[in-house]
Amino acid sequence: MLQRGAFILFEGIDRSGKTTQCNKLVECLQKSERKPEHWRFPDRSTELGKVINNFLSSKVELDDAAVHLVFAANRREKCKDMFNKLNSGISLVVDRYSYSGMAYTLAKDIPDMDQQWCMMPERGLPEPDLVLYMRVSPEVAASRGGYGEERYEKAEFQKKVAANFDMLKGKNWVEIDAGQPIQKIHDEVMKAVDDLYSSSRLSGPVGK
Ligand code: T5A
Ligand code: NA
Repeated sequence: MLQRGAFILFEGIDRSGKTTQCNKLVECLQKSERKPEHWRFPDRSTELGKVINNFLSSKVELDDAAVHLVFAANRREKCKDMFNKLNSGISLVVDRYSYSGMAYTLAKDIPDMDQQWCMMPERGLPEPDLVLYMRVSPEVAASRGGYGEERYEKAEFQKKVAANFDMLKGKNWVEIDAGQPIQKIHDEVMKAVDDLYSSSRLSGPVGK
């Protein structure tokens, strides 16, 4: 029987090195026979993604609740495609997802937009089989290339985001010290991914 694809998610604060590690993992999985695809959220290529891109680069202002829902809708519009790919045996290596949606909105401390409110539009989306949480201090992240160009890249805000990720941490999470050299992190990522592929977790249906 064909094993379904794995949904492998990278989460972390801005500049924690998610994209770097996604690329290395995808390259590695291509060499085995895992048929990986690299996905990212926000997916800036769709119509909703363009709205998000303009918001993140401060070209437009949007209401906080509205923008939370647009980020969630940007996942929703890809959801059928994600289920189809996973069920056809393709593994998805995903750069940010619902946890980012919640961690960033909650960091704004808006009355009435509590965890339950933030979670609602995420219901029914495919659930990751493995969450690789890239833990790095906001200070180290801020010293990395390109920091400060987008809306949320401010130290005080990133500290709150990091605390929210800690609060949201759940089953299937593996924490990685993302302050280490890139290759060392990749080795730890590969160990967690190999564990996933050799476990029985992928013999059941995609979670939601
Ligand atoms: N957001 C997102 C929401 O508010 N709600 C949501 O629902 C979602 C999904 C954009 C923003 O949107 C928010 C969160 C974000 O603020 P994005 O498009 O993922 O999200 O942001 P990007 O700017 O593309 O990515 P990040 O800033 O998060 O960076 P990465 O991918 O974590 O880091 P990476 O790999 O690009 O590396 C950054 C730099 O550090 C170096 C790299 O070479 C690069 O220069 N680097 C390292 N340096 C030293 N040691 C290491 N181990 C290193 N690893 C990488
Ligand atoms: Na960023």
